[in-house]
Amino acid sequence: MNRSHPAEGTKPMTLALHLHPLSSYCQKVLIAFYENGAAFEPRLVNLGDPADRKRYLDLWPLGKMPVLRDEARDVTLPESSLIIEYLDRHYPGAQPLIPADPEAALEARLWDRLCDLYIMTPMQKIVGDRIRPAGAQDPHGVADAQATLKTAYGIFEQSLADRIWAGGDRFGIADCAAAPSLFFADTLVPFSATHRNLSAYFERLVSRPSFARVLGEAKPWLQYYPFQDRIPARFR
Ligand SMILES: N[C@@H](CCC(=O)N[C@@H](CS)C(=O)NCC(=O)O)C(=O)O
Repeated sequence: MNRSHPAEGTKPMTLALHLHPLSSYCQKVLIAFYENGAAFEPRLVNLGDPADRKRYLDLWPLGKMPVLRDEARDVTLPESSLIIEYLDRHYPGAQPLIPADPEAALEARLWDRLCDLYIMTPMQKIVGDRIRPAGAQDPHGVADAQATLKTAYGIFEQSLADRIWAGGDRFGIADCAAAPSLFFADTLVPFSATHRNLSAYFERLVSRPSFARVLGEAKPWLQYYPFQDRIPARFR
């Protein structure tokens, strides 16, 4: 995190979120922003455009989206979970994203990590493999990723038997992570038929106005998703 001039409360809030509407990690943070209600400026990143790519790599050399820029506090922050933590801490809004109770916060962070590491990551692996050049595919890696998704679904299925949201009783950071990861993962290894609790949870997620808004904003871009033909008609 780059932070050189702390000026809390002395400058107007100017949050800019560098993102792409089709990116699952950007969607995760967008859900958090819409839940929280903070004003921000979305800055579309086009990594396919050489000038835009260079500009973005200057901002964050790893080139991963999203990145938050907070002019008021002179902070540039990558990593979706940390952006959500930052938003919740410095610009608390209508919907708390991390529980105040430390034990509940630990639980929420656990499920956020499980979503990122065992749903987002294998999902990205399978999608990334589809767009590799001919002959560069990694079938073993894809099979491993599919197996990881199935194991993760089982863990969520069990946990969701007695809770409404992924991290506990209240919507929060884990649900921000779960919504886009499950949305895309279901197109690769469908959970709908076999996992009752997970499917019911997914319906709660897609009914949530914040995620419905994110899905609506992603619609024009779904044509670029390599498995777009597997996206249910109701989301297109
Ligand atoms: N750990 C990062 C992961 C971010 C990430 O993987 N973003 C993807 C889009 S969903 C990306 O920027 N991919 C561009 C690339 O790899 O070139 C986070 O939580 O923000």
